[in-house]
Amino acid sequence: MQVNRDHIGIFGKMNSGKSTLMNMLTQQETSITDSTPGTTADTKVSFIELHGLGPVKLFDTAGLDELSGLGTKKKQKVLNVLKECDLVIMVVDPSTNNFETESLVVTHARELDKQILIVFNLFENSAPDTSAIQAIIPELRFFLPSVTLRAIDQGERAMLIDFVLKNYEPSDRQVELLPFVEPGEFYILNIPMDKETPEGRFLRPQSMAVEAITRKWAYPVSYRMNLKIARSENTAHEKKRFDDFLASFTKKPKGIITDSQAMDIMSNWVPADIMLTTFSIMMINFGSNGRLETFYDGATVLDNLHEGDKILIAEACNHSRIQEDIGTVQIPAIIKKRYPKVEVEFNFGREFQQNEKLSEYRLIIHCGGCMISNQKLKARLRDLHNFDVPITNYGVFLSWAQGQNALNRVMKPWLTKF
Ligand SMILES: Nc1nc2c(ncn2[C@@H]2O[C@H](COP(=O)(O)OP(=O)(O)OP(=O)(O)O)[C@@H](O)[C@H]2O)c(=O)[nH]1
Ligand code: SF4
Ligand SMILES: [Mg+2]
Repeated sequence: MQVNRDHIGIFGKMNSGKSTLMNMLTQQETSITDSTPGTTADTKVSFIELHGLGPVKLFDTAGLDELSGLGTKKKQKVLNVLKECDLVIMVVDPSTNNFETESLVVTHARELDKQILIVFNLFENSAPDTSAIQAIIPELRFFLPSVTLRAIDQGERAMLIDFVLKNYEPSDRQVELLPFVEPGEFYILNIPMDKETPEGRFLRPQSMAVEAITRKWAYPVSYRMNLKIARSENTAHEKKRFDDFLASFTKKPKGIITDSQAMDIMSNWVPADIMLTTFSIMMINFGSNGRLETFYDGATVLDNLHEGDKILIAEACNHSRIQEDIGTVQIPAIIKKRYPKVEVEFNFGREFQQNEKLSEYRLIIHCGGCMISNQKLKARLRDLHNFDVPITNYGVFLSWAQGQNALNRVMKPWLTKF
């Protein structure tokens, strides 16, 4: 049987103690260690079982600062190993003073949305030289999780393992798209199409939901709500159409997944005994590997905003925007009404991590993230966590805007505390 192993790579400058750290992890002389710079000429691989993490594939790499004839080729080889890794452990000798190599590793790893942990390896028997550590590029200093140890001292192995277990999220943690769906039940998908809705297909979250419900031997039924009429004087007409639709089932539908922007209508129209949630919430729970609670917790900030606070609305793709766009029009309008003095900024597309101001925001409101990989979304969450910036999501926000009861209701299918 194929074993699913996490790939953990050890990177850094020559002589920083990478091979020594490898041997600390494997508890044997897997890699040759020597004070001659460039001892590890080629990547050394080891398969081990790490208590608490399971089977892993370890890579001990050549120093990335090797400048000899083979240097560039080697560098490329090391960077190819980095691509394969789920976790990048960077070993830093804080007594050195040129950190270009470390900067290169971090830049590459971040571009590839890798998880990065820093090990400061102390060579002298003295206390950590904090001034040297302070001098290291800012990202290493306050941004990425780090541990300070002596790689040569096996007695510090437990500390290293604890550090990795505490800060690393294994790669295979996947969640179901719709864990609450039960076989033989009807689930309604509320899809209020507008001018920008592409013809010939459903949007990704909608088609994913249809597939997931069908796969579980349940029945997806799509419904197109006319939001314009629902919000107009003729609302009774649209409400009757919806009520008639619900009444047409011989077996009451178990749940409704709605476009988040219809929450103002749905939170009032959907009978209390039918479960209600939104596509955006479904997607963000899936993309974050089940971290919906983080987005719920983020929404609590919305009850306590002050003049001058800045909110960042983040959309993971550059789709075409209509007049009544959720991210650029509807959400800012709700914020402005409640908090006229709170500033709203926008971040469209994939360059989120390059937004140097991330730490200045009081809250991030993120879209469903259906066009980015789970890995990228999780990298965003890690950055925000490291900066201590709360995040919520469009579906959570638009439900919060309908009151705490509506918010609790859309959370109920996902979180046991509701
Ligand atoms: N005193 C002390 N020596 C260490 C420590 N870690 C590594 N060393 C020594 O430093 C030298 C270099 O360590 P290596 O583990 O070979 O370093 P490396 O990063 O793998 O180096 P290259 O393979 O050349 O890139 C060896 O002689 C190690 O024994 C440490 O924590 N304390
Ligand atoms: S990535 Fe975000 S903005 Fe783009 S379509 Fe998906 S939910 Fe909408
Ligand atoms: Mg080595």
